[in-house]
Amino acid sequence: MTFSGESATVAQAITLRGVDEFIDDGDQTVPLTLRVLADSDPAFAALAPSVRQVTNLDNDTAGLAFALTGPRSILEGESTAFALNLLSQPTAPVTLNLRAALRPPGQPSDLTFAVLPLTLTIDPLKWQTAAAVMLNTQDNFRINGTQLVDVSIVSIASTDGLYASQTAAPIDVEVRDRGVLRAEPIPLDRSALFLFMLVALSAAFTLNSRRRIV
Ligand SMILES: [Ca+2]
Ligand SMILES: [Ca+2]
Repeated sequence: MTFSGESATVAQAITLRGVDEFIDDGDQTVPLTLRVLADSDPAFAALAPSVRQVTNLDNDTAGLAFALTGPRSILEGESTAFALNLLSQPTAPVTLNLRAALRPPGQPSDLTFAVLPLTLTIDPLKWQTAAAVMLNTQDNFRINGTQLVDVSIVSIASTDGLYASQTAAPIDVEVRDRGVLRAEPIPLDRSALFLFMLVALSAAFTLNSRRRIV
């Protein structure tokens, strides 16, 4: 900026704008230095540089969001879904290991299930894309009552220390028993029902007619 002539004593505004990035990097101190150029009026060029400190406040907080996006209660043989999100941009890839565990008193033979994927890695450049996780179960054709399966993040690896130390609460899913024998409803549309009634009525009429003849 230049000060000259009669307007030299009029204040000029300087604006410092913070850039919104997404890394949890804490508040930053920004020194702003004002120095008079050497080829200016010697009386001003001799002035010492003027420094002001500005604090750039961080609005990012590292964290994990692990939540159900499917039903919390499913039947044996059904699946449910979860979404995993990072709350800020990591400075390095974040690798998470997942596990699904049957809650006691359930026994391993009570339910067959699997969490997919068991390991997922989030790229720093794709941190805003939610990672999908599935819990798949299988019918064991046994009567075993309702089971609870806890899906959890068991470990996190990253050179980004803020993410390597993250945790998330396990999510429990209720898996209802199908039992041994299942009565599957037979779909019967209206036209089939009408035809069935017609045949039944016809048979009854024929039987009645024969009785009269006899
Ligand atoms: Ca930041
Ligand atoms: Ca069962």
